[in-house]
Amino acid sequence: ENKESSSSRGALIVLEGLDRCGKTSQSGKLYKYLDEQGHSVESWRFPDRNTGVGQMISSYLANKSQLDDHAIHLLFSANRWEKRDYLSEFSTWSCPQSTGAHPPPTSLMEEKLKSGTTLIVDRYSYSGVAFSSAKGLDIEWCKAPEIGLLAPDLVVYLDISPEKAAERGGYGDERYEQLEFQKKVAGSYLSLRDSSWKVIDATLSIEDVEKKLREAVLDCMMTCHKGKPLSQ
Ligand code: DGP
Ligand code: NA
Ligand code: NA
Repeated sequence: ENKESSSSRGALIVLEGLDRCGKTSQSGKLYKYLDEQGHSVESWRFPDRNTGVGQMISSYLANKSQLDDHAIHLLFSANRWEKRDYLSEFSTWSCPQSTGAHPPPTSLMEEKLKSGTTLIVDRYSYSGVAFSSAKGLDIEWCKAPEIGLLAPDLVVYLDISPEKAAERGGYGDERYEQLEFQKKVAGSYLSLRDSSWKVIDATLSIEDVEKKLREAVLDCMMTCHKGKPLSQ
């Protein structure tokens, strides 16, 4: 029974990897391909720097503000939570003094997926745990605030050594873009990896990575269309 029902949902696809692994350009290519094929698809990324929380994160990453490691960890997590679900009745109570503040995001993850849109997400909870635990924070503590976020249907890890990644056009000026730190992040990712992850060699040609990514994603989208439930 392959017929798509009206309740068929989109897939939550997450791309992970070190800085400069090619994730962002691959997610762009994947988005373009799926869109051209007529799929309902959106390209997302975390951190989402457009929200109030996102602006705090952006300022931290640019070294324009300093924050305790735990505090910034929770902000990254909050940035995922604020895009998860419908707003509750409580959170939509109007507050006359708050006009002009950052509006709540209108399009949220669960709503999009349930309405059949596939989301390609550049970084998610694994970045949260990998980057913060690389600083020495307890890994179980790092995982806790991620509990209850929607579980990805597919995690693709674009695999590249920290040394190779560093050779790629150099890092920018952001806080984490340093070889020694990226080596620690690579180690953290390795400890998070499980058999459900699709690992793609990010040092292959752009076209080969693109092809492997497409195959994995189309396969996953099929399973979701067939009624695989959304989980947490
Ligand atoms: P990007 O915009 O993908 O380049 O991400 C910005 C930087 O922030 C990058 O070095 C990865 C890091 N990062 C992404 N998500 C998290 C997170 O949840 N926690 C921490 N500590 N770092 C993150
Ligand atoms: Na980056
Ligand atoms: Na990136």
